Amino acid sequence: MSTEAAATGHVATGYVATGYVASGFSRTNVGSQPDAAGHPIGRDHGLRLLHEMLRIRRFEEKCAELYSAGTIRGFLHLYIGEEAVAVGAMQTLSREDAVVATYREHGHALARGLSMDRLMAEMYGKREGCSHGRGGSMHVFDAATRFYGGNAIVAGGLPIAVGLALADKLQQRPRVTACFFGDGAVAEGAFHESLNLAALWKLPVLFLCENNLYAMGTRIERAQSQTDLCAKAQSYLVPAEAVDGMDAFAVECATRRAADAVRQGAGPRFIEYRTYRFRAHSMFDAELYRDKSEVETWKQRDPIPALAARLRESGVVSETLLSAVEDSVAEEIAEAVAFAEAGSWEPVADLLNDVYTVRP
Ligand SMILES: Cc1ncc(C[n+]2csc(CCOP(=O)(O)OP(=O)(O)O)c2C)c(N)n1
Repeated sequence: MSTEAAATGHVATGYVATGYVASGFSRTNVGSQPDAAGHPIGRDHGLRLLHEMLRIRRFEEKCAELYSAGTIRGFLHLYIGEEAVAVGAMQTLSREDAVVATYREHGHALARGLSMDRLMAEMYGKREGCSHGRGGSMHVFDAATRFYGGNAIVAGGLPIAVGLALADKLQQRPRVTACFFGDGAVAEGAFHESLNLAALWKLPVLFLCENNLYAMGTRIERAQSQTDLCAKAQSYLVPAEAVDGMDAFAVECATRRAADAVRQGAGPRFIEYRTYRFRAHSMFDAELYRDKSEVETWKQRDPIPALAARLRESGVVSETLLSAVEDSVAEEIAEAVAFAEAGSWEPVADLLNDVYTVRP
């Protein structure tokens, strides 16, 4: 690691679960360009966002490689291209808050502070994984960080989030539940039931919709009569806002406004993040439903190089520091792979443990 990187303490912190999630963003080291609302990204904060997005990107690239080699099996849905959403939104949550996500949740898990080692071990199906190897890619769970999945059912997380928020409200716990889901979930009954009850009972839920334009191979216009997703939330009297999901800082600012309102007891809020997945829906998708040129156009807006360029151009971050961030991420991934490789398989005799069945 370079002296410069070491001096910032940023790269060296190994920041997982250190509590910075609750700390809000620093505006002290001002120097970079302002966001749309005129707030500058502090140097340290910009680096933090970049570091977190890179961890997710490189982690998933490694997972894709391991999947192709047959080391990781089952399903694998990559979040590549959408990292700014999870990273930006997660900055606004405290450790006490809860997070509910989908089957495309590696990014949310890492941004929330789950250990990369335990996440990688889960991908391998090893006992040391965060779901003890029973969940795999789609069912990442971690009580310590209040990460409630990982859910293979489209829109399945929304009623869970409403239930968590109802419990908090009844027990007067000042916490927020952040629920991430895709545009496809908005066409499900569970979305409508969840928004209705959350609005009616003024529950502390952040409904965070990642609109990447596609639900598997179906483009949004082919599946939904109303493509203005905010209008759907507003029909339940849930205040809604759409934001550029390719800009981590814009995501953070919009989510912070919404989270603050929810915390103050104003009831649920809805945000539509306009984003795009660069990879196929899953590893089994030939992507016959979209033009390569569309993918390439969106890649021009890749949130990671965009933020790196913004920090570099504003002169607050040097090339050396940026490559030190890359190095530290590569190191962390190598360690996670080694941890997973060294992990153990659950003995066959234990496979019926925790399963609702009578032992033979
Ligand atoms: C209730 C239900 N219906 C159908 C499926 C099959 N399915 C898996 S992913 C998916 C698309 C969901 O798209 P979206 O919610 O936009 O999320 P994205 O994959 O784009 O992140 C579908 C239909 C499912 N898992 N659950």
